Amino acid sequence: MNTERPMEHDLLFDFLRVVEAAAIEAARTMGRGDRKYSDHVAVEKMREVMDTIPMDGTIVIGEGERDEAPMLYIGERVGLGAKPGHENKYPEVDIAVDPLEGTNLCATGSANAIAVLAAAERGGLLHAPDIYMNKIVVGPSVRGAVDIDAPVKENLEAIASRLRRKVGDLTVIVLDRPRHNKLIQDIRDAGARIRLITDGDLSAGISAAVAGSGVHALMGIGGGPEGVITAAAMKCLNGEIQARFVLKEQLEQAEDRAKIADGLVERMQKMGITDPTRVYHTNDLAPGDKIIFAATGVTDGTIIHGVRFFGTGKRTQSLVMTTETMRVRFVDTVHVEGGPDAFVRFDRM
Ligand code: VTB
Repeated sequence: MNTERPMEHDLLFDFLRVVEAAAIEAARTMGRGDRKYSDHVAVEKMREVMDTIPMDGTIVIGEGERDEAPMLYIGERVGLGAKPGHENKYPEVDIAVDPLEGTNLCATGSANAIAVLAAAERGGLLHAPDIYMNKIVVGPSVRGAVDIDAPVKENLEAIASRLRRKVGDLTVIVLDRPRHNKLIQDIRDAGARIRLITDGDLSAGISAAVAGSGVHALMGIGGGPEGVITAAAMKCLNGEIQARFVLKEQLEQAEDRAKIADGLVERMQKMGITDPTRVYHTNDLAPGDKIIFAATGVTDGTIIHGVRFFGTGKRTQSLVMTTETMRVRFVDTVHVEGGPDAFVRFDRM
């Protein structure tokens, strides 16, 4: 019998505290119309709580390069192990953060803003550059049936067949951007339903992998870093993501994405992408065995509620998952703050 204590026992709860705290800070700013400020408070809080965790953490996906982000920048050491004199005392963990995924959604009080992070043993998450990524995300019963290079109609037929329904009964989420005009037309022509979203393809990808969400796939071009965190979630949910990096310049080019101008190849190589045509699968994006994923709703969302504030506290809903024990936890937390007279209300999730 393996009596080793899984890493999740040590860190899962800590990471839950991190995303809860970041979500609460961001949620306070909901509707202020200032996405930068909302992001800023989430970043500050996430970093503050992260530094109380007994780990030797390194940010591998964060707010940007060191010179452009004061906190949670790529390569930043976080956790108690980052403090001088504490070297080699705590487990080494790589962390990908998106303290406020959907800054606009929070700024306007729209659905599906989340505070989110993924963690893994060192090397367990791809160090993706902050460029676009073309993605297709599907749930467990569709795993292995789609191909990012196949025509949209074929993929939709494959999804429908695995889900034992008609293409017309599928809902696909797509970011509402001009770059998706052709994709949207292709989905319409195939007969599937579409949910256009203004932002937040990470939480959309997660919905696609959770049965009962009413979402069957995410398709299209969003952020690369969000793709890595989505992959971490897919490992915990048995879903699948396929993805390929895309440069802005490519989007402006002809339809034929296989044809990439010389300069672009060079730029990608500088970012560590040796083969710009490469398709990344779930395990390429999140190769770790010990993955932890944690997200808390900021605004109300498809599968988790946003933060609710009341007289004597707050209530948060989170999704906390790990590959180590394959547990998917929907955590409903009441943050009791009103002193001895505060009460907790029973609430069905
Ligand atoms: C993408 C998407 C994110 O912002 O990064 C998008 O992955 C930015 O896309 O979920 P544009 O450059 O087209 O605006 C989000 O929607 C939210 O951060």
